[in-house]
Amino acid sequence: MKTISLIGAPTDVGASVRGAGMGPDALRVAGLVEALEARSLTVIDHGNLHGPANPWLEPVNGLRHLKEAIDWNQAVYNAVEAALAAGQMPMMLGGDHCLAIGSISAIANHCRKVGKKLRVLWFDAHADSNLSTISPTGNIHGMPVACLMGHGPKELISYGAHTPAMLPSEIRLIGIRSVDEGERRFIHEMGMQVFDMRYIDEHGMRAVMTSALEGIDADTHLHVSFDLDCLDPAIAPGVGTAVLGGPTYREAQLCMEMIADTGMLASLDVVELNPALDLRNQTAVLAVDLIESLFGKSTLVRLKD
Ligand code: B3U
Ligand code: MN
Ligand code: MN
Repeated sequence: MKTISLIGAPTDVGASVRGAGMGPDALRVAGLVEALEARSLTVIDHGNLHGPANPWLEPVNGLRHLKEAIDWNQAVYNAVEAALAAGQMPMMLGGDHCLAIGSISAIANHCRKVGKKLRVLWFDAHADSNLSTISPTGNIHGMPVACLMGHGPKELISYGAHTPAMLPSEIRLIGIRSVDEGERRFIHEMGMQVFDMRYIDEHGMRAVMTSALEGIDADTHLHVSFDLDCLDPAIAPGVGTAVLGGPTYREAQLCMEMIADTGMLASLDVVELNPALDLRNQTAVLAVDLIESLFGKSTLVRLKD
């Protein structure tokens, strides 16, 4: 039986829209723990990590709140590393998406140590592949993919024993529809596999997920980094940087169910929930609903083929 280690990281230092710091508690209020327990999972809720307050300053050298982002990511790194060392499944509740730097650095480090292959599914409206030199905002939540690939400030790219933490071949970006020009170039230079919305429209979510999950086997650590702004804002309005034209409820459910079917999910980030912009906590409730599917809840009547 899996034991899930819930790690709240209540900060919005990586964003310029305030409110994501309230995400972990909104997910708890939406019944996350109870929903996981109803799936026969054991949950240890470690509560919320502590870190520096958001100083709410302009970017310096193309980076907003670098020092604060470093400290928060170190706290996340330590907590995720501890969960993995205890044989638990870390579930990091953001907070903004810059926190995936610490979370995935710990996971990648663990994979290198135990000799597992790593596959990261990055669900997002954005490519999160900015560098300080090309970012239009200086917001670090727009940079975690680049940082994990070794492109970023020294302190943000060297949490674990290995830099870069992750190789381009280990990640799949899904649901992307907002990409800055510099990011586009970076993605091509790195050779990352991106299933953008145009691709999803043309090929369908089933084919996308079949490709994204290809090659996963018993030696794979499957990590999902779920930026809730991936979802269409019609169903998920409670995010800081909503972009029209995301996956529908059914498409999102299919993603979760196909991941669950692999039986290989080993860690999860749930990020960018912004309760200040939500309507009656509906985005948090939706996130919990999708997480239930990720852990095997199914509406299937027919037997699986
Ligand atoms: N690409 C833009 C916008 C953005 C990225 N991630 C979020 N927004 N959430 C940037 O600021 O880097
Ligand atoms: Mn993101
Ligand atoms: Mn995003």
